[in-house]
Amino acid sequence: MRITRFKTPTASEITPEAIYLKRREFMAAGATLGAMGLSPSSWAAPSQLNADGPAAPPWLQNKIAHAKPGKALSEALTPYKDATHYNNFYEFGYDKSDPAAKANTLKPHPWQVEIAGEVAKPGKFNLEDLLAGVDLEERIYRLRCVEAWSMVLPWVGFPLVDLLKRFEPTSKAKYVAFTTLEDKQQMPEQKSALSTIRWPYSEGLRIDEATHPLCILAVGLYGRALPNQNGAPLRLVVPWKYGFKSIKSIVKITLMEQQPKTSWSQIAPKEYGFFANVNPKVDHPRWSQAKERRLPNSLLNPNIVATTPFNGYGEEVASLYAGMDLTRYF
Ligand SMILES: Nc1nc2c(c(=O)[nH]1)N[C@H]1C(S)=C(S)[C@@H](COP(=O)(O)O)O[C@H]1N2
Ligand SMILES: [Mo]
Repeated sequence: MRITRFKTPTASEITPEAIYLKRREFMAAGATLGAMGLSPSSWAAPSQLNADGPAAPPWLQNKIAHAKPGKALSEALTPYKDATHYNNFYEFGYDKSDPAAKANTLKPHPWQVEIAGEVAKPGKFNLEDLLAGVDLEERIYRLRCVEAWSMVLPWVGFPLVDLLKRFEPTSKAKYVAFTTLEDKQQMPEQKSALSTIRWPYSEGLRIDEATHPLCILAVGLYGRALPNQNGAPLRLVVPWKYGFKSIKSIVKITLMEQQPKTSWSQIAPKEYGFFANVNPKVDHPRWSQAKERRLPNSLLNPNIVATTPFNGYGEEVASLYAGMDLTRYF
């Protein structure tokens, strides 16, 4: 029998997780060095590596490299490969593998975002200007899709409320609407006559949900810029709601007095409500929501776990819905 004690990792073993975990070690060491007044130069050397498309611009890579590390969950992170190859992004097709295979047509840089509606200071901004002065942080969140699968993902982003405040919402701002890019060249499925979604993909939140500190805009995943298939360059992440609320590749944020129309509640209002809070007690009309399949899983390891109210964030967010009948407002 041959026993290999030490071996150098092969290229395929240097995974994005390995790089990510290494960086977390650096960051932890850096925090200690920082407290002693030293700054490790290794911080400022973000990897140029981006397996899923051209590298993000240096200003963004640098900002992401300096994100404040987040608190780990007790659950294991979903491997990078699953996080970036099992996606829903219908602008690129309906199979889970379509976004990774086809989203290379999306051009996330340069990018502009319009802030409109009930704000004192509306406007259209370059992503870089929008992020100027914003401190990025890592947030490790569960993502629960309405289709009853889930992941644990390390996002890099910032609270949406920090952005909204800068544009001074008026007293009439009761809701926030979000719109994804509409561009048939960059998002080929938008050409299809068979599509059930009325483009652009749109979502919305009540203002108290949008300004809750757990609600973030993400620009990164696993310590690097968002891959196109995960919603580059800017997407919403609302961890206590079904994944379809976490809209990708945002080009417009509109503060509104009335509740906005949203893509899924227009397609099938009896199946997908405006609120879409994760709720094991309110089943989808065609399947149970009591359990979920935590990726990665296999035939031998189905990895089925119980779904928890508000996806485990009830302590933080349940008060937003006090007195509401959640079977009616699902
Ligand atoms: N624009 C847009 N955003 C979207 C979707 C989409 O099809 N288009 N799918 C949603 C759904 S159903 C889920 S579960 C999550 C998946 O995010 P992920 O692929 O990064 O895991 O994105 C959401 N955001
Ligand atoms: Mo989803």
